[in-house]
Amino acid sequence: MTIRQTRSYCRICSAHCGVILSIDDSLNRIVDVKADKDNPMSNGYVCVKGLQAEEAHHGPARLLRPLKRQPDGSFTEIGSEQALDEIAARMRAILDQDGPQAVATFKGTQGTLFATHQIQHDFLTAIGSRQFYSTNTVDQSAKMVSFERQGGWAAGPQDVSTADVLLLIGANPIISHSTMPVISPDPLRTLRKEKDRGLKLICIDPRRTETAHHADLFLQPLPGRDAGIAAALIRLILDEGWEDKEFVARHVGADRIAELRQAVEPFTTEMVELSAGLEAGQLRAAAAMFARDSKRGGAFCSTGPCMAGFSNLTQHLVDTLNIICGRFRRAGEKAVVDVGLPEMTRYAEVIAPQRSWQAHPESRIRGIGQLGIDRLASTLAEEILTPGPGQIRALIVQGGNPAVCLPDQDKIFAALEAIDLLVVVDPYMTATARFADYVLPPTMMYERADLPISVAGFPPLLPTSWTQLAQPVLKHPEGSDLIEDWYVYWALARRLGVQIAFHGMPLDMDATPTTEGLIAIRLAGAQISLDQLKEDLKTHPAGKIYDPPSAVVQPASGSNARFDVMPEDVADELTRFGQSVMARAAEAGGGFSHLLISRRLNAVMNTLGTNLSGILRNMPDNPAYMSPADLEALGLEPGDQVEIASEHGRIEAAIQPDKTMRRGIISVAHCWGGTPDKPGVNVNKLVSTSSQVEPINAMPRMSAIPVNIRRRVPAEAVS
Ligand SMILES: Nc1nc2c(c(=O)[nH]1)N[C@H]1C(S)=C(S)[C@@H](COP(=O)(O)OP(=O)(O)OC[C@H]3O[C@@H](n4cnc5c(=O)[nH]c(N)nc54)[C@H](O)[C@@H]3O)O[C@H]1N2
Ligand SMILES: Nc1nc2c(c(=O)[nH]1)N[C@H]1C(S)=C(S)[C@@H](COP(=O)(O)OP(=O)(O)OC[C@H]3O[C@@H](n4cnc5c(=O)[nH]c(N)nc54)[C@H](O)[C@@H]3O)O[C@H]1N2
Ligand code: SF4
Ligand SMILES: [Mo]
Repeated sequence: MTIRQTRSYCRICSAHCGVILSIDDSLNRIVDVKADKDNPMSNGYVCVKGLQAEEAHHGPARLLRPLKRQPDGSFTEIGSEQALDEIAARMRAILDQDGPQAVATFKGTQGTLFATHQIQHDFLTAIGSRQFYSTNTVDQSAKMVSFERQGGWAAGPQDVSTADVLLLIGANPIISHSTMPVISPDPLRTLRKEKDRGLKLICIDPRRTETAHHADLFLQPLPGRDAGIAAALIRLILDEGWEDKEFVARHVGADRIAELRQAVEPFTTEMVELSAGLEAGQLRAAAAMFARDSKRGGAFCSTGPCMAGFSNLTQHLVDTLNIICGRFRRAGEKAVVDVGLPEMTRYAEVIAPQRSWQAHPESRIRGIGQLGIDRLASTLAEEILTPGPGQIRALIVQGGNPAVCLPDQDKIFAALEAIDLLVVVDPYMTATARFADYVLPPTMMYERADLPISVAGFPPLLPTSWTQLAQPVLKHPEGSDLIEDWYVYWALARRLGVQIAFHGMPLDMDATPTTEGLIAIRLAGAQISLDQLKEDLKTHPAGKIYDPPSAVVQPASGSNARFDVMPEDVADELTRFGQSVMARAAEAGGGFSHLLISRRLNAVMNTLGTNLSGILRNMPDNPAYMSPADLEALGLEPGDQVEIASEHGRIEAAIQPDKTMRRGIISVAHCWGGTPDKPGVNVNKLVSTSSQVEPINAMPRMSAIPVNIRRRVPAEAVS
């Protein structure tokens, strides 16, 4: 037995931790995973999820051959080319009968492969469909809405390595490895290092999170009150004169600042502290630490506030905080660069508001249309279930699990059951795959070539200018019939007789492309070529941090664009928020006792991991967490089954005490449950897609959900 050691990086989440894999070539098997200390971005950090690579790749849950659903609901194996022939024939019939909008794709968090992401769009373009759905619009798409309503800064935010202060609102990077684009890999050491240098950390979270544990200032409000908190901070900063006056004069203007000040007038410190359940003096302390005592840094929202009600408004006001304090990279500073994208000169100037959604046709569902390239995920079920022209009849799901990740699980189940053709590309038999007509298992991470997460037209998503070409380090498993993720689209286009222009380049529809070939095409015009990446691997086997000339921020190009800090619709949202939420005392209200919040667990990435014994051993399901005082008040013992009921639905979970929670809230991790044989419960049964939905991106209320909790009496105890 010879064991070979090889370097690669984990791509489960955007941290992209460098790993050293021990591979037994005689078995074509990973036998050990270690952190790679030489990786200049992750510095020898790896988490429990990345360490499960052996079971993930070689364990019993992995599908190795395509499956076809039988009339009785069971699945039988089918060859991949035969499956693609049948899928193409059924798709052709749907296209002929109902036209291109009847065919849709859904991309999840594991569908971000460098080649696949691109070809999915190119396939839809080739058949003439606009129906691209993804998890983006049930995540933090408030960021895009804010960017397009308020305008953005072309050179991006300031880096954590030069920051005096970091204000994190509903972000827990120590667990999520994700406060894009400032903190991702190796989060604890990164924060500690910067704190030793003098960084001040402010956390605002209803839970004293693993990250909040390191905060210099921790505010623990009720969830869903962040827009009020941000408005009060803006009011305080402007009244004290702690804003960056020069930046504001140049990039906002006195007229717009006056509108902003007027809009935040009702949000006095006292009122917001009372309504959000904060201690007196905390808002002033936060404003002073953020704006008076610090010159550099930034305020960042993550999923917490981006999922609570008024999420677009909250993100807008948090971005406004950065604007009035001028927390952006200036000319001469270094920016992070994604060398996998074309060179893009970064100017120290405002990108004007765009409101691109106004240019898209309205959807049939509540009139809500499209955000960037995304149709809105919370409308997908209704787009499938609502008859008439444009009804979706065929769906390809790639690297996602809509049956458990999308809000209103009952409705999405009904849609997945009803759809004529469902194709799921996934290495496992997921809750979504169970509804599929065809399940096509792809190669997994260490079996294929890839590059780090990168979206054309978007700023870099990683916190450094690191990149590394990932090469396949395992062969396809023996006896398997796997496809590369992108292949589905090429193979279907070929059978449908349409031409794919991949990244603008027409593909040969007779000769199967290779993954490397597609990567090379996507790199055409980028700052680095595939050949250069291969060369660099020889000298930098753990990837390289690039420092191209385009990294230096240039002076403004002459644009006169200004930030629109308080457009009319945002002012309206702020007024509605003030009247409906902040007018309330610090309690759930409306006949509900608690507010349910989102949370992420270290051991799983959304659903990924809930099928691995190495994870389930320590985390068999997803409990409901509550403060010990709330447990006592409700007469509950740890482990008791409780019913959690929202306006929309109800779930049952085992209750666990958690002293990090403030009173009056309960939290259950998302992406569990969904099928009778899958562990845990699904919080999306509590979420509605038709009430409490934001304008523009149709983002449902997925955090700060009012709920009632009661103990479930076991059936045998009821006589
Ligand atoms: N281990 C692990 N890592 C992951 C994932 C995973 O499932 N597991 N998922 C990945 C994905 S898809 C994403 S998008 C990122 C997300 O990354 P994060 O947004 O950092 O994810 P969370 O850890 O859920 O942090 C959200 C925080 O918001 C708080 N919160 C909830 N509601 C509110 C509110 O109304 N106001 C405020 N102020 N706070 C609130 C919660 O208590 C929680 O601490 O993580 C990624 N990384
Ligand atoms: N209530 C509530 N709902 C939420 C959230 C919440 O906080 N609360 N969070 C939301 C957010 S932020 C997100 S991003 C979504 C996450 O939603 P999803 O991204 O849909 O969830 P995942 O479980 O990560 O789905 C990834 C799928 O990809 C598969 N996979 C793994 N590797 C590969 C591969 O190489 N190729 C392919 N084709 N598939 C692969 C996995 O088996 C898994 O089925 O959930 C959203 N839903
Ligand atoms: S899942 Fe863990 S090991 Fe993998 S990239 Fe994310 S943080 Fe790193
Ligand atoms: Mo996400």
